[in-house]
Amino acid sequence: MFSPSQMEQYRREGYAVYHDFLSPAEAAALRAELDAIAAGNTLASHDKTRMEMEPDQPPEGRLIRRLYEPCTHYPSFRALSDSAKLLDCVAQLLGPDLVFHYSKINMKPPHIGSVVEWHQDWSYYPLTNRDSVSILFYLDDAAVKNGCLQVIPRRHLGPLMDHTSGGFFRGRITAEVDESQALPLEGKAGSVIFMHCMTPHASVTNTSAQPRRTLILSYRAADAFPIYCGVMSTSADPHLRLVRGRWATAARVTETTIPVPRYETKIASLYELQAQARAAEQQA
Ligand SMILES: O=C(O)CCC(=O)C(=O)O
Repeated sequence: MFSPSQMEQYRREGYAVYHDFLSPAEAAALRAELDAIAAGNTLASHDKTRMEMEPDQPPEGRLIRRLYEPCTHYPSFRALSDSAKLLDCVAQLLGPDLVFHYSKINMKPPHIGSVVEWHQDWSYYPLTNRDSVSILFYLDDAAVKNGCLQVIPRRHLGPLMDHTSGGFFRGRITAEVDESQALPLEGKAGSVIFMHCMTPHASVTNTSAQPRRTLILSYRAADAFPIYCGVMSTSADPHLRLVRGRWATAARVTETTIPVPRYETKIASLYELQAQARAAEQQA
């Protein structure tokens, strides 16, 4: 459970860190499972429904950028997402009725691990209210040198920052980001960051020799309903689960304006969208 001061920190700063949430043995068991999941996959031959590879490697390269929906596909990750210890914390932040939204693992392998540019998660999946949290479990020790998460504190209470150019969603903040406000959140394997869906965040390329694997889960209050924006509004549906309380029968609407992502090309992952935006910017 969160202490009152951690709760206060989350509400004020838009994030809270729970150190040693997982024991060293629990974190090691999840890493061992990741090694087993990764085995045998290469850039040339991998299961595209479950993973995305780092693009800058030879065809036989084995570096995975992201695993999709581990809590749907693998029992140990599922058990963590259903655990009372975790859901008690989520309920403190979002209330008693909770929907599990999605899961992924960003692998950030040594020497190559892709950059994640500044963005706010709510821009990807607009909801009728802001009661959605992203939870990042560090499975390796994470520091600035291997691309730990960075956040801009206290920005979650304002409006959504612009993520568009030319009328299209770019998957990253296109307004100016005051990086002097950026706060790197370093932590040992087993530390967990609870981050408000409106908190701007990013992480740099991993140029170090240490991996930085991070499991990311998202939950929302049951009455935070998605705003329809095409196929992206329903792509998470197979993974949605009521994990506490009841399904809502009414949407709670706290916003008067809700920006909706409009995609210029085929819908792509965050990494691809951000890379497309960088390439377009360089050409302009
Ligand atoms: O892996 C990271 O450092 C951040 C990930 C993230 O923000 C995302 O995948 O949406």
